[in-house]
This record gives sequence, C-alpha cells and structure tokens, in this order.
Amino acid sequence: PFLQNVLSNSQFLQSTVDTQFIDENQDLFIMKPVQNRAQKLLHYLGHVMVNGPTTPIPVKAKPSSIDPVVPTVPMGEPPLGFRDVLLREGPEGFAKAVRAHPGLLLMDTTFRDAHQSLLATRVRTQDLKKIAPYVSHNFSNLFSLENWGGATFDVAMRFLYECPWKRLQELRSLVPNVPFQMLLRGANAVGYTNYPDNTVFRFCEVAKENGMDIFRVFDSLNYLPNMLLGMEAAGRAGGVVEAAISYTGDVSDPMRQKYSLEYYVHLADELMKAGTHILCIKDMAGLLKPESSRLLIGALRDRFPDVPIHVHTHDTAGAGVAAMLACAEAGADVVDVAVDSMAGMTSQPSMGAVVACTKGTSLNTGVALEKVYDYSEYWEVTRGLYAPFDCTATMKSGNADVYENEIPGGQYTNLHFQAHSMGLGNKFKQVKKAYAEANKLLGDLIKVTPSSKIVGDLAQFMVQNNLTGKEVEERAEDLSFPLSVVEFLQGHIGVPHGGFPEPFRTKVLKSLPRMEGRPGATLPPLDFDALEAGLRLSHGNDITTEDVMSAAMYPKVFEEYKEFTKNFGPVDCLSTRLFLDGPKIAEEFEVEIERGKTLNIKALAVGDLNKSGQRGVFFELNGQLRSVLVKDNV
Ligand code: 3PY
Ligand code: ZN
Repeated sequence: PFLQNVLSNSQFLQSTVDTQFIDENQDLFIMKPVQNRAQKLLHYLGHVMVNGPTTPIPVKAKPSSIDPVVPTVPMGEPPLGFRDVLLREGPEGFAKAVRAHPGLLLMDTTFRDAHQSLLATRVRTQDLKKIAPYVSHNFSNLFSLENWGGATFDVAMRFLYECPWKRLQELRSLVPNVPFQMLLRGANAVGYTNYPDNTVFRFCEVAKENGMDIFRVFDSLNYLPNMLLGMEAAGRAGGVVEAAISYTGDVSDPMRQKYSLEYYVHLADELMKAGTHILCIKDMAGLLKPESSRLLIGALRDRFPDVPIHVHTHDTAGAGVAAMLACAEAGADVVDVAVDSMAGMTSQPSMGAVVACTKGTSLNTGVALEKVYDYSEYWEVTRGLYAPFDCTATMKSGNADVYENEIPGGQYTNLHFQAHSMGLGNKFKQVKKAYAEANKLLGDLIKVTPSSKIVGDLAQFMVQNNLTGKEVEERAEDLSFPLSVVEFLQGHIGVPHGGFPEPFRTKVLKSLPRMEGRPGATLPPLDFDALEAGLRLSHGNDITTEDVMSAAMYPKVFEEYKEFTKNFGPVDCLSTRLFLDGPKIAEEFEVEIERGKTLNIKALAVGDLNKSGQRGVFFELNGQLRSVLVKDNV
C-alpha cells in the first residue's frame, strides 16, 4: 500500500485536527526524507557517470537512445477476464471454466521467462508497468500473464536493486482482470536450494496476499515428495495449483527409454491424485517435437479428460510454434507464448505466430493480431534499452543441437555468454558437448534449475580441466568436484528418477554422509519472528512481512540490496537508460520519486580527479546547484 503522509490529508489541511488525531494517525507522520533520497540518487548517477553501471554488464553495448511509445488504452475499467472467474468461483471453478473454453488459451511469458531467457532477467518493473495497462485492456482473454518467480525474485534485488514484492503489488493494481502466474521451484521456492517447509508455506501465503494467482510448481528432478510439498503450499495459500512435469528426452524415440511415455503418464497420475487444478508439461529446453507432442499430450488428454493441460516450451531449435500447435491439436488447453519481439530462440514461441496460425480454426485464440503488433512494437523498442544484456549480441540463431545437449533456455543463453566472454570461438561447442557428457555421468537427469546448474558446473569443470567424461569416470575418486555436484550426490536436492549413478556416486562421496528422502523434511523451521526482529534492528521499523520473506529466501542478497538503497536511494525510479548508462552532460530529465513528487535534474559536469582519487560530479536539482564526490574506480 502507498503511504499517504499528513500533508496530503484533507482533515489536516483544513486544520481541524487535535492531538487525538495525531495519536490515531501516526502513520501519516512518517515523512520520507525527500531531499536525502534525491541526494542519494545524484550519488548513484554520479557513480554511473564516473565508473559505469553498478550492475554487471555481459555485452559491450549501450542502451538504445530511442524511447518506446506506449500505446494508449481506453479510459475506464478493462474488460472482464479469467481472473474475474477465479475470484468468483475459486481455483476449481476456474479450472472448469478453462477446460470448457472453446479454442486455445495463451499464457504470455513476456514479463518473466522471455526476458529471463533473452535478457538475463534484467527487465525492470518500470518498463513492465508502462505496458501493463495495455495488456489488461487488450489481452483480457489470456489464461494468464507470467510475471513473477523463477529467477526474477533474485535478480530484482541482486542486480536491479528493486523489491520483487513491490513489482507484484504494482502490476496487480494495473492488471486486475488477467490471472498472474509465477514459477515456484517446489521445495526450492524461488531459490536454488531446499528451504524449511514453513518457509515455502509462508512464501506462498505472502505471494497470494500480494496478488499472485497461479503457482506453477515443479521440481528439478521431478522428485514427487518435493513437488507435493510445493503443491500443498500453493494450495493451502488459496492459489491455483499447476503441477508441472519437467520434460526431457524424447517420448517419440524408442531408444530413449529412461523418460518414456509411461514415465510421464505415471507421474501425471500421482499429481492428479494429489489434486492439482491444472496439469503442466514444462519443456524447459524446448525438446518437444510435433510428434512427441502428439504422443504425450494425446496420452494425457485421453487419461485425464477433465483437467486443463498447459504446455510450456522454449524455441531454442526453432520448432516451438510447430510443437505448440501439435499440443493444441492433441488436446492442450493452454500454451505458452511470448510477444513476437521477445520470442524465439531460447525464449518462448511467438504469440503472433500462434495467434495467426490458429485464426479461423477451432483453436482460435480470440486474441486480436493488431493488438499483438502494437504490443510487440513496444517490446522491440524497450528491448533496445537492455542491449547490454541481450543474447543476440553474440547468439545469432536458434540451434537444433539442443536436442542433443538438452540445455534449458535460460541456461543455454547464460552458458553462451560465459563461453563467449572467455574469448574462444569454439568454447561454447566444447561446453555443450561437456554438458551432454556431464549429464550422462550424473545418470541422465531432468535438467532445470537447480539440477541444470549442477550439470553445468560439472561441464565447466570438465572443460576447465580438459577432462573427457570417460576420464572423469575413471578418476572420480581423486578429482576435487564442484561442491554442487558433491551435494547433489549426497541427496541435497532430492532423489533422481532411477536413483543415483553408481559406482560414480560411491567413488565421489566415499565416506561423506548421504541424505535420505526429502531434504526439507529434516530442516528445522525458520523462526520468522527472530528474523524480523534482527532485520528491524539492522534496518529500522519499516521492515515489512514481504522484506522478511525476501531475507528468508536470500539473506545475503537482501542485506546487500538494503545497503545499496541506503547509499544510492530508490534507483528503481530512474529510467532504464539512466539506470544503466547515466545522463549525458547537459541532459535534463525528470525522476518521479513518488507519486506526484518529481525531481528535475540536469547533469552539469564531471570534475578532474583529486588527490584522493575522487571526482566531483555537478548537477542542477530543481534549479539548485548540487555536487557529489565519487571515487573513480579506474
Ligand atoms: C527457473 O527455474 O527459473 C526456470 O525458468 C526453469 O525453467
Ligand atoms: Zn521456461
């Protein structure tokens, strides 16, 4: 909720208040020190002007100088959408309505997975907020808008210095009619390791309270006990439970028997028994081909005629649209797409393509193509602002080698960035080959956060040490493996399908302890009161329930984020270009630090280096000269 202070309270302004008013309205007397915040922002801008951005930049590209045009929306309320059905009828009624809906429904991933896959998850709340009303007004018939969870939670604090909860709250107030969807990593919530059960439960409650509707719950090993925990947490919080089976291998290939059609159908049986509202196939690497789509979705549709089936894929090889059309024809109710200019390659298949290809058929999406064009235009220009993170700086096309290495979309991009930054042209090829070998060594795993990171760590270890899979196997007793690999073999993230690889596990672990069963079951519950008290001591009394959850998920990242904003102020108010590149000399701009409170800033000059290695940076702030002293890091 936005704090209103006493200066905008009508009773106070009419001078009709007495001391009782003060006693009863203490909240109104919390004054945020505006001057102080302004000075901090100048400090941030000065820092960027002298040293470049504080957030690491993988590509040597500047944000584009073109500003996106936000298409206008009509006055008044947006049309009713599936969220209205959900609010009226609850998760079961919602699922029924989705299943009964004629035509194909879409989830738009533009606000989450698309930029996680293409732009290193760096899209800022400000750029999402600008286009949110357009989505609400023009795509009211979406199944959902995926806008939270996965890596966005971590990256918001770690690299964007934003509060992930504020993003959720603000988007919710702008999009009342389209269900919001998040990606929950089962017992890992939005982190990379198992959390105590009470933390996962509380996380879902707070997410639901802040406006989340649909929880896509997966586990990186499809380990059922972890999935059930996440599903229970989402369900008890009152959310729509979308249990997601992570897909790997190829059900249409008789040679790939570890992850066979029977394997998936059996797992789906278990998730149905556990009462999932929606069943999802999560194809995080984009391995579903049209034929495997027909087999898998066809089998699930036959077996579970009443449950909505939702399919997620990535377009890494370029077959995403074909696969999603095949899924829809085989009975999927919902497929995932990203707006055209944020689609393709390691992102989702294109919204415009799926809308156009189903138009005039029984799978008609009901989405207006002209609206998609304008939406895409906004994102094309906005994407330019994120050029320093754009994978297309180095990656020029999709690649069908993903059918061999099975690397998930986001990780494919990350590994590409990393290999490229090592400066060796063929490094990526080597990493991909090692990844496939590492996967075999670990027993052919489902690969998605965090199991994908474990396979990736082993692959990089192999490349760095010039080891083949065979050599790793032979020398397993003597090698010093990455910690993530050792912990995986100890059972820290659960038990993989088919068990742990032997004799590899025994050779690596020797006498190290092994965990049995679900890792979270033995973790002591987190003491939220103690955590909150500690946070209040360090950061003062405006610590919220949401802050406590952020600290529970990412203790260190949260501390650093608080420290950063203590020094540099609310940098989320700056435009993306200013945030990443700072102003040019003589540039004048406005920064709205809270609703109705705008700073007018002009960048004047950067001074010479002084004896202590600092530079003065000079600004005009609301007409007054201001300066900050910045340490020059070079
Ligand atoms: C995540 O866990 O962030 C993913 O996107 C997995 O696909
Ligand atoms: Zn994905």
